[in-house]
Amino acid sequence: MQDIPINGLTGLSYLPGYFDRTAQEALCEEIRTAVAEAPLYQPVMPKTGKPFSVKMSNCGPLGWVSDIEGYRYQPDHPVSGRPWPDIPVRLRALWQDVASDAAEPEACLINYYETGAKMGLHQDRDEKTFDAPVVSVSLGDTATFRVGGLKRNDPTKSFRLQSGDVVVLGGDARLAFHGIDRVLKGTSTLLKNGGRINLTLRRVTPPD
Ligand code: MD6
Ligand code: FE
Repeated sequence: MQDIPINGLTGLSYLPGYFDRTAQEALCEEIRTAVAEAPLYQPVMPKTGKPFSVKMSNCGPLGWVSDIEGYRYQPDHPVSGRPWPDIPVRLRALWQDVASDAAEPEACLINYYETGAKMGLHQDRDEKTFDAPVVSVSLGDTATFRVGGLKRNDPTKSFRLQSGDVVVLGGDARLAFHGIDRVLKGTSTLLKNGGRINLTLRRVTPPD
């Protein structure tokens, strides 16, 4: 576990190689099952309706969605209207391992990056509580992750996230700006069709 200080904030942890290849394959299979039930769809930006370059789905009692109206958490898939599938056991175990002080995770956002997809600098701030960290898992092609401070214009640091790596944004760094600049094509053999999957586990509501 590496704690990475960023702009005087503590609470950003980087756990390279947390999941070995066997665990990554098992996790992929679990995500494949979830996505068969709750297909990836292309969200759009609030107001402008501009499509994200990343495709999304969720598992857990709540899922993060974005449409013309705004960002929010909701219990059902925006296209099928069905409830999101359960959070896979391996991801629950990860949360217990790195976020055991927090209440159970309620949402797992599934982001799928095809060639050329990226994610602009943002804060994860749609949750009703920021007490719990956000825990992220990378699968497939390596990505360049950028993280800064609590203000959009704070200086940033970049590092590469490889398949199996875990990042935790907690403590003072819970609301740090971050994003994905690019995904490096052909850097992993995990996903048959290439690309990258990122999973982010969150607590959305205050503990019961
Ligand atoms: C990604 N990750 O890795 C995007 N958010 O594709 C995130 O937006 C993220 O890695 C909160 C905490 C950790 C993250
Ligand atoms: Fe994020």
